Amino acid sequence: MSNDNRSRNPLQPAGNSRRRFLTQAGTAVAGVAASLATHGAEGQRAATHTQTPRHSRPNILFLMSDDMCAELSCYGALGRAQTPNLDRLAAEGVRFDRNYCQFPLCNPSRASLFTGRKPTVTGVLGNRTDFRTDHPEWVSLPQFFREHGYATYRTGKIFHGGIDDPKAWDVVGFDENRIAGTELPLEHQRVIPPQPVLPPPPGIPVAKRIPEGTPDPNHGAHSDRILIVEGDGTGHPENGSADRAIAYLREHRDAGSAKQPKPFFLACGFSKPHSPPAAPQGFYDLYDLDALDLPPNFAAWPTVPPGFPSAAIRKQNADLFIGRGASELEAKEVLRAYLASTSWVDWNIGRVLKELDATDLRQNTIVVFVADHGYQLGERGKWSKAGSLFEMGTRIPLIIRAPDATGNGRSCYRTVQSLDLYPTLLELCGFSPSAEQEGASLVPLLQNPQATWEQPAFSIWSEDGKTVHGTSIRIERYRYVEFGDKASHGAMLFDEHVDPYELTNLADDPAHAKLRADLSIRIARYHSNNIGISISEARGRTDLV
Ligand SMILES: [Ca+2]
Repeated sequence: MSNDNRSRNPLQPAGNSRRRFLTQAGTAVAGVAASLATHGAEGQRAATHTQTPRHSRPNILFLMSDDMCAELSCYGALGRAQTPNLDRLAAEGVRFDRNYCQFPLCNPSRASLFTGRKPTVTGVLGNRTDFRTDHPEWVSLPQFFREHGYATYRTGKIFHGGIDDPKAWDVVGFDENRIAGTELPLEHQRVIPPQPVLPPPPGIPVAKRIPEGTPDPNHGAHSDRILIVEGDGTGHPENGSADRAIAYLREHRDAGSAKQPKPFFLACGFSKPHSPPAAPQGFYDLYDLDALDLPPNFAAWPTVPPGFPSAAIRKQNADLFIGRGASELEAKEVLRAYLASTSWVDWNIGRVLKELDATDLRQNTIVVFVADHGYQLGERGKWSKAGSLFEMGTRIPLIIRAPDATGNGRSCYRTVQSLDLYPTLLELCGFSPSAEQEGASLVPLLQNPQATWEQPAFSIWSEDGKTVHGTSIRIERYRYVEFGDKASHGAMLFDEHVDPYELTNLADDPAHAKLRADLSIRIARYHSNNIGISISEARGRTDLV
């Protein structure tokens, strides 16, 4: 192995004789940030995009799933889904144990990640707002690479359905929007027969039961369905997304060479385990229903525990068990379907990685796996992500395998955000971060997962798509949430080290008053550069239904 130009690699300490980062690199990556010691976000904001694109930069394989909480077996005790392929990727890269979305809903979280801006700056607080409408000049992450010498290709869901970024892609290989809303012949619906549950608590709305086959615009009556996919899913859009990514890799195995001079940004998205949970039968068979445990705070209906603010719990679920209670048996059936769906995504990701790893592309390709936001699986009766500023709603898997990262094979327990991916990928590919991106490059943590790191993670929620109803800050040990301006509608504080299920709200505990005050100040600072976004005085729709 030669040792050419290694000192210019941000992941390669001078004098290190590890394998080459750039297999095709007759020339080295230009413009890599000179000092890893100055990675703070403040320092990065002064820089601009000025580098000349070079064909020798690393490729990027950006893998993304939808509504996937950190239920992967590589995430340890609480990771119930069997995900051998992502486990392997985690073993070969850096697994981030505390990565958080910026908004527990598809479009706002994705808009934030791919623009590198907070939701309070993008103004995207709902699933129908297109960031391009007000900001045609913004440069999305794939667009940046497209404009800097990369071939960009999308397969499956990357931006939110129906709100793709037309400036981002050279080619869209597979568009999930073409099949959205259609019932696929390959899926067999299986509606779980309702089991008796106690009546809902006061104020909890109940959906009207509608006979099977009847149109249900609110999806409430059929929100208990799970889907069995025929065979191994061949022909299904989920497999199709992987198939197109594999075909792309085969066609571009010389990417970065004189033959195919452009490196690529290949984004491969999956729509599962988003509801309805679906998977081929074989993935269901991985899980023994009787062996599945429900969370200790499982409830049949959305439930506000004693000591918690009402605004913390939406009174109606948004994805599963909408307006209906869940018995323990039904809950286990849906939990199994969610885990099976997650395993199916893992299987498809494994097929893509197998193709990549079988070629020389592996040596020159950064692999990222991330989800858009988390998901609650019955805690306090919630089956959704919408409105959850709890750990389950905001925590998501993040794995980065960057060739020659010295932290590869280790886990990182620092608190990071999906917002950090934009500057991270720019730096890994030798571009200086822009002043416009608000995240912090994770390259120091890819080098040393235990490096000092003071960045918190913020997530917000909006009920009306216009104003902020809740804000959470996550630091390494604690989660603090305010509802309304200055917690006018309540607050939550959890010690995650001793209370991972978030059973005890410490917000009013005198022993934690100073910590709460400090975190409240940080939330106020977070909102100090909001653009046209205010904190709502109303508690939100949850109190109106
Ligand atoms: Ca989603």
